[in-house]
Amino acid sequence: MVKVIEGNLDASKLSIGIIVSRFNELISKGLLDGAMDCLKRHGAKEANIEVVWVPGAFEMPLIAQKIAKEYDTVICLGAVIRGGTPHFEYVAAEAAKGIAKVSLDTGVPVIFGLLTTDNLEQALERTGSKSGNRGFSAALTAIELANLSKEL
Ligand code: INI
Repeated sequence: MVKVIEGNLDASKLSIGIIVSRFNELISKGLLDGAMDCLKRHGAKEANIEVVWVPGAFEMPLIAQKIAKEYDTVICLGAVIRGGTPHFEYVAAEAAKGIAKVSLDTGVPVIFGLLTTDNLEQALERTGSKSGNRGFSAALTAIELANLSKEL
């Protein structure tokens, strides 16, 4: 008999930290709305959710590292939108690498809920219009990973 291990989608016993970027705040707020909707629909209690605002995506890994151990999972939400200079590449790459490193270093699932898009329109499409809401899907991943981590 094969033993199958999966994380369930019950958020009722989870503590969740959410880190949100003020840069591109319109998008961040849409992602946060999507994440909160998902968490509540899966039973998370408001008292067990904390939201930390940071200036931009570049700052997320440091703050995630500081808070990760306080929660079952941490969700990073924001958008890095390409401009006319290579700035986008540096911010997006450091945020992605840093978030992955914090997750591996702490053993806490830190979820990459950052959009990396060519323009504002693509970001809006992923924040509740025609391509769903990536904040919602990041929160769903967080619930599954937090429960899976408890199982293992
Ligand atoms: N931060 C973002 O979250 N998204 C962006 O699109 C962005 N761009 O393109 O510049 C951005 N830059 C700010 C950066 O994250 C830091 O806050 C800043 O460099 C100070 O360290």
